[in-house]
Amino acid sequence: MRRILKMGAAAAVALTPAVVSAQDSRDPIVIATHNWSSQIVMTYAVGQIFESMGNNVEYVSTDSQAVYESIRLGDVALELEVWEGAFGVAFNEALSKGGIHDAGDHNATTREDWWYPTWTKDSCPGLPSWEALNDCAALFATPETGDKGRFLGGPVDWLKNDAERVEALGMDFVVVNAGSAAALWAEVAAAEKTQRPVVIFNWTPNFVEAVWPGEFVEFPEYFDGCKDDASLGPNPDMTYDCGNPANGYLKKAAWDGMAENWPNAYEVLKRISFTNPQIAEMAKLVDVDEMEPEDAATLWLEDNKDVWQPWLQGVS
Ligand code: TMO
Repeated sequence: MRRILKMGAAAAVALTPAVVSAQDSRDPIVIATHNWSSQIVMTYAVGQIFESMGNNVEYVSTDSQAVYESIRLGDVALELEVWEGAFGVAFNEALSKGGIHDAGDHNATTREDWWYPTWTKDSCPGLPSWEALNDCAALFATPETGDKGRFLGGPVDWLKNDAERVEALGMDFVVVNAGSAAALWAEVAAAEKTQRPVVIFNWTPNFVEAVWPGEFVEFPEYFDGCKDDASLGPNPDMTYDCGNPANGYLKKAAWDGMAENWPNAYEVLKRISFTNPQIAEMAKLVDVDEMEPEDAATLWLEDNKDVWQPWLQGVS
């Protein structure tokens, strides 16, 4: 299919650079959903936009690291939330193998890292410094972690390197992975009742900032090479001796065959750009308002026509 459609799409682009005139394939555009709310809602919202253009869409729930390999191979057409902190490494690896490309940035700044609700600072006033956190490790000890502190990380398919960071920085913490995003929020809600200190994995944009004030732990600042060059950073023998980027990107990624198979949908994909408040709102519709993601997407589109309808201009 890739080869058959190549000539037509190439000619259409050459003749009409600003307006797409080729037809999209009737084959479904396969889009991956993952295990955090904004991504699921955004995916359904974009899928519903494609459907409004007459396209067929199919959703598959996939591992959020393995998805880049699936896109590279054309099994999945696109990814709407490539978070730099969690997926930069997997995305770059797939890019270097070919078949997938960067389809542009959202107008959003992201951060994903260790985080605590504000009351935690009452018993560990040196926060947000990671060294102060480490000095307070005993405050976070649980039967499960012995005399070390417990850091509740996300599900294992997100950031995979918290344990390496703990080791590289010599921290007295044990990483425990939550089974789901909901388990992270349940932990904070439970801790809130007794103002128990807690440190979990969190990110922004997210609904959390509207519900629980808190701060990210300040680790040694992220630098190029932290994740793949052991010699760099405060620990000369280990990688991951840094925090995640404090001003990370949020990208879209696409299969190289997308432009040929669905030129109209691809043109729209390139124009799509959500902002931090829009993404936080998508998460809130599910995590606070308890809507089903499909319904949240429909509502979001109804309430934000001025945002997305301009993306369809000149596209058939
Ligand atoms: C990938 N995530 C936004 C959950 O950090």
